[in-house]
Amino acid sequence: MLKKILIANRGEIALRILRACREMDIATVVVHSEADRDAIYVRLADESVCIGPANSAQSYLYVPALIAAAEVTGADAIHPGYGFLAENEAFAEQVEQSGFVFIGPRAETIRLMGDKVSAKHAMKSAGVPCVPGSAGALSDDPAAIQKIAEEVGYPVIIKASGGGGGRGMRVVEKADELIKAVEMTRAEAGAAFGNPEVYMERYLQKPRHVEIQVLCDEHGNAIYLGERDCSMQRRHQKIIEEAPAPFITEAERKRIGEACVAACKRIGYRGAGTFEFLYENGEFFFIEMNTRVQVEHPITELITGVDIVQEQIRVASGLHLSYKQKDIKLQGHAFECRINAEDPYTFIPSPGLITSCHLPGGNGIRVDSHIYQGYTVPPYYDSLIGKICTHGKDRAQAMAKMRVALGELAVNGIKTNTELHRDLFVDPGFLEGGVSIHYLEHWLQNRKDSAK
Ligand code: MV4
Repeated sequence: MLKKILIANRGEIALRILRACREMDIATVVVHSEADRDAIYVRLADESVCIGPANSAQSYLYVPALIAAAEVTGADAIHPGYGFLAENEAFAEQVEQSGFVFIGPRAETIRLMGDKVSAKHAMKSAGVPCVPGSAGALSDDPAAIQKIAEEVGYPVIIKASGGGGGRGMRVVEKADELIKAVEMTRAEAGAAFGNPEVYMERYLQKPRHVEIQVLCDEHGNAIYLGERDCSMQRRHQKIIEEAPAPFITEAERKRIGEACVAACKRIGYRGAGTFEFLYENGEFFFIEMNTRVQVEHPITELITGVDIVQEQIRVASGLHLSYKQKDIKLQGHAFECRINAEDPYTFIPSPGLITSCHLPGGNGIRVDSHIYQGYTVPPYYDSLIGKICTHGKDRAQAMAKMRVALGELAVNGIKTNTELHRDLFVDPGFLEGGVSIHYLEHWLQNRKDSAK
């Protein structure tokens, strides 16, 4: 078992990983920028290292400082969390080459999944259903591109192979816009990702976003932990997630879960991973794989009882997973509300001093947050200040618990999106379940129109 882990992240996920380590009697090193000096996990960690100024490029993204911090503290391993360098294969490689364990997949796997064309190819070969589209990257031949689009059927979407998470995508409704759209997406991809490669897919008009959580060790064991519905999003920022996904049957879950596990075994996946799907008309279509622990991992932990971060650490220690597939039984329903330091109407960030706060508790309520009275939310990083999660015997009870928790939550001194969540948890459309990825943006537009 690893003895000392350096947590190369900040905020709520740094606290979350620290807690997992402490439960396992693993020593903890946290790193922080000058702006995060007063973070609660800095006080709770066994050791802390200031790695640079507030600017991420000179701190949380600055590899030499992270490696040096691991060296001076004698850490065995580095946990990257999510965001920052969590899916940066060069970082993973440098960590391993510097003699530390990278808590995550191998660098080559991160690279494979970071290239969306190669990821899709690997999944198709493993029998994971993918969105119909081009066999691989689009050539430069306009006639060939037109031909593929005719076969796929309009509307199509052009995506950057180096993109992901909504970056570098363009929808094309008709043939006379196609070549121009491909050229623009290629140019943007070259500039943004240093990789001009693009591919094409049929554009699904009203899909849901459903993702499958997997865990794999280095002894050939791979399991799936059910799914999460992440369709409630705005501009590719998830706001509310839930598990299990409404109206997904046990048979569907088993079929897609087993396909993901087979793919993991085929590519030799290591650690925690998430297969992202679009779900439409009863069919799953693979779009991307995330090689990190996700913000929304707690709702899977709540319905399965599995501590995903501890399993990541066990796997990185060379141990077997604590569970076999037969041990995984989904129990009840869970929601996660992302609490952001932002205006609930304009979404403009609202950093600053938290003059007082009350965090909810009670039966089935989990709060993952690093804030405290007197904490100053810095303006340099994303606005997530915590996650309110609830777990009930069924979806209705989990929703009721969320309404109670959101009713108790108070964060004073800054603006938060709490009232947006309160409004959504009494919205009939959301309460019904199974909304598409467009639902929230339409709901927000209606709210804006009716406010005029
Ligand atoms: C799509 C799609 C519709 N059809 N691909 C957005 C981010 C990245 N995960 C892929 N995304 C999409 N790919 C096809 N063929 C719609 C989206 C999409 C989306 C997907 C999941 C969650 C939210 C989204 C918001 C806008 C677009």
